[in-house]
Amino acid sequence: MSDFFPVSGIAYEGPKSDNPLAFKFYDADALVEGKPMSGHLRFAAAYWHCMRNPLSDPFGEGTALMPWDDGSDTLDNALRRVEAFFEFLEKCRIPFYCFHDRDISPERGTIAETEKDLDKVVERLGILQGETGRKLLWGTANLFTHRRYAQGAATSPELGAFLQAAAQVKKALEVTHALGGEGYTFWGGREGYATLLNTDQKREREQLAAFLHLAVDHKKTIGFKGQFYIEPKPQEPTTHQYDSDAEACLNFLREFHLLEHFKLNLETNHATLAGHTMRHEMRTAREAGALGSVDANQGTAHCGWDTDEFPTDVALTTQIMLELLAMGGFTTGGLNFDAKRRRDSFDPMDLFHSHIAGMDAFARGLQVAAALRADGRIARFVEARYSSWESDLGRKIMASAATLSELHSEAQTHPMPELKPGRQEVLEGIVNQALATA
Ligand code: XUL
Ligand code: CO
Repeated sequence: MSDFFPVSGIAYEGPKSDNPLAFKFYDADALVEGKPMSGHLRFAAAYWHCMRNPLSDPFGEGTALMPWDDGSDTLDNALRRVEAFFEFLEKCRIPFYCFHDRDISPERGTIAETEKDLDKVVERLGILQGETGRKLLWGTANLFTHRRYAQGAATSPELGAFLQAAAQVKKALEVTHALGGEGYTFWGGREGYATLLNTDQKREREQLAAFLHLAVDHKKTIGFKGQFYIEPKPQEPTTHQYDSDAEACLNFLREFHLLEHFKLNLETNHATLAGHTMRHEMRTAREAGALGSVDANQGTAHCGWDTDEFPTDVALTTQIMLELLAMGGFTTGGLNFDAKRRRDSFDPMDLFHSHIAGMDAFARGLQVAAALRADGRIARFVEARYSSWESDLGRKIMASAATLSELHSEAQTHPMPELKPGRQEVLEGIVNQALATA
């Protein structure tokens, strides 16, 4: 084990602790609704943000201090990052991780050379997984950075770009499988358009569907049992992305007969960019049986950029945990911190500070969500609100057994509806009560 981070390991010290390198709320083994916190939350760290994000912005260079990284694209440097990353995962008590192929190993001149180095890094990842008990939540391929994907990967007007993307996904699926990955994510980084003036939208959507079917077939060929995810995002980088939000993804998957093979990996800041709350996106996916995993972060609502901040807002994490608990918890998914430290949080120890803040916010959100469920007032209110439907007529309508003519005659004798107040503010007050007292 390397020794890049001057800390022995992050422990739970409780809500009164003033130690910045301790958990205040995340007590991995503490039971909530009969299950350990670690099992509810299934935290993952993102290789790209932890190891490959220099913390640059459009106006300035990177600031991150990474004493393990000499800035070269050598295999040695790639392997040193792996050591630093696993040291971080283990010391920060993060059980899972996620990566893109190009995060862990650089692209070389040919596919064969690229895959040779990738295999060496994957071998080391596998060894460190075994030694530390860390696991791969999901893998993915970077189909958005290279110049060849400027006009799309699967949706490119150039067949050659599609081929390169297919080759990358084939290999990324195989290494994810080799590492025992519990899932594989498709984020359509460049799968969209800048202008319809030059775009055949119908063809591009069909190309994307063909691409995903190829991946489904290859998954079967290699015997990979992990879950496939689509990660919605409405824009940035393209003006319009085909996977813009949960509804658009579900529609796409249904249209092209892919829904049985995919769930959604929902990211909070992407929901914000789509003009939705994260809870809306989660509710939508959950009700379609397609809520798979979460990329945990938060944005600045009035900013309009995917700022990928660490999730520290407990009101927000409470909403997320309410949906997860309602689903019965993750199966293959988890809470992946697709989040980057601010540019001036450049110290290596800020990797710990930021993840601790996110883990504590989710642990606290879990406690508050469980308290709201135990309290039961909100659930009872919602149930009572629809009670008029619990009648013979209500059931008949919902079973598609009624006719409009029948309802026309029923309406003439049925009492006029007596609307009951929606009590939004009362319900918000109950949430605040739990935030303060749970
Ligand atoms: C981009 C984003 C990606 C995906 C994986 O906004 O969220 O990092 O999570 O490709
Ligand atoms: Co993401």
